[in-house]
Amino acid sequence: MTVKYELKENAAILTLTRERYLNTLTLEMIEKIDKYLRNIAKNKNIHMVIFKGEGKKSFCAGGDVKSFYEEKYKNTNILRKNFFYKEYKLNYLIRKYNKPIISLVNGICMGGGVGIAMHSNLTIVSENVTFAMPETAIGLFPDVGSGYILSKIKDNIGIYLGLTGKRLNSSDLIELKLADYCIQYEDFEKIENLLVKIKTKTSIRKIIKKYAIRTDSLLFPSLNKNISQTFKYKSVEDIISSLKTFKEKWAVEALGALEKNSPTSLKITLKQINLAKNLSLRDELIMEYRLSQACMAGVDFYEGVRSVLVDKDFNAKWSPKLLKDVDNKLVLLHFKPLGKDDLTI
Ligand code: QUE
Repeated sequence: MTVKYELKENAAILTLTRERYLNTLTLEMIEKIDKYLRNIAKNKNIHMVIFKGEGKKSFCAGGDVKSFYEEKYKNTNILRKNFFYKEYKLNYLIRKYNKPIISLVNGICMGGGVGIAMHSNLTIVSENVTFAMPETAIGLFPDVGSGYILSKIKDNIGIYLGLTGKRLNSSDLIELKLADYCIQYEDFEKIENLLVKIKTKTSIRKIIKKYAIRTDSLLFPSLNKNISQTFKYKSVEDIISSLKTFKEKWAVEALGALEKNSPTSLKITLKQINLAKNLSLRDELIMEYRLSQACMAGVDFYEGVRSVLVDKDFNAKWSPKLLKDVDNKLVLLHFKPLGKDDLTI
């Protein structure tokens, strides 16, 4: 069992139960969640959905991208064809759902986990959360509709997060409004037991507010001005030049990340998030699906997964290797409509 379904008083509780793999999402899990949500939507006795992750370490560390690497050496194309298609449709379903969805997030929340937690009506984080959209490290781009979310954060901070894969903690998430409330992990069970008893949105907020704790971010807003200045540029090369004028830790770290991540991923991600500023979530997901198919047709994704998750040498050999060799034609190719193969929502 990879997703546990429990009916508890007025709520359906969906728990990701692949603890050994940090609850990373498989295609089977995506299909199960989709089916559960469609059934819950029709059930008049269920008034809310709660998402959580099994174990203390992780809500969800992303998609099970290692399985793509394995599929590459088989004759099947099941994941390539279906995984992102179904995942992005699920992200949309969560965002537009007809009942409150509450994500109780503790531990790691990256990639696909962000696509569940941050499209929910309420994202509750414990004091112990590590958030990231780290896909440019594996030759992908920030997906699951995160382009939509990141593009709406002020001062180009979303571009900073998407390009560098910067890890954030719970305080940062609250400050950026990527999460709604912070509640101590030891209170999660109590909160869950109170939530399942109620039926209205206003009483949900009331209960949660009672347990919410104050947090203070060390990064924001103190870095906003510098990040805004640096990540306003429309080319990755210009962002790098601007970063080099700063000597502080945040800039040195960001520069290190940009020098390590896939040059192609960086260029498509910058364009993606800038375009997403003017897109609906639906149109963003359609664009992301085109990007996902282009990445899977290329080489960096497989090389990235190999270097970070299979061999763990963290020494990817990107192709093209240098930013200057990723020409605009190659970037634009990633955004090309797929005709009958486009995502339909
Ligand atoms: C970038 C990513 C992912 C990542 C690391 C990155 C990602 C992902 C995982 C992951 C983590 C633990 C597992 C697993 C996969 O790591 O998307 O199978 O057990 O799922 O730098 O995008």
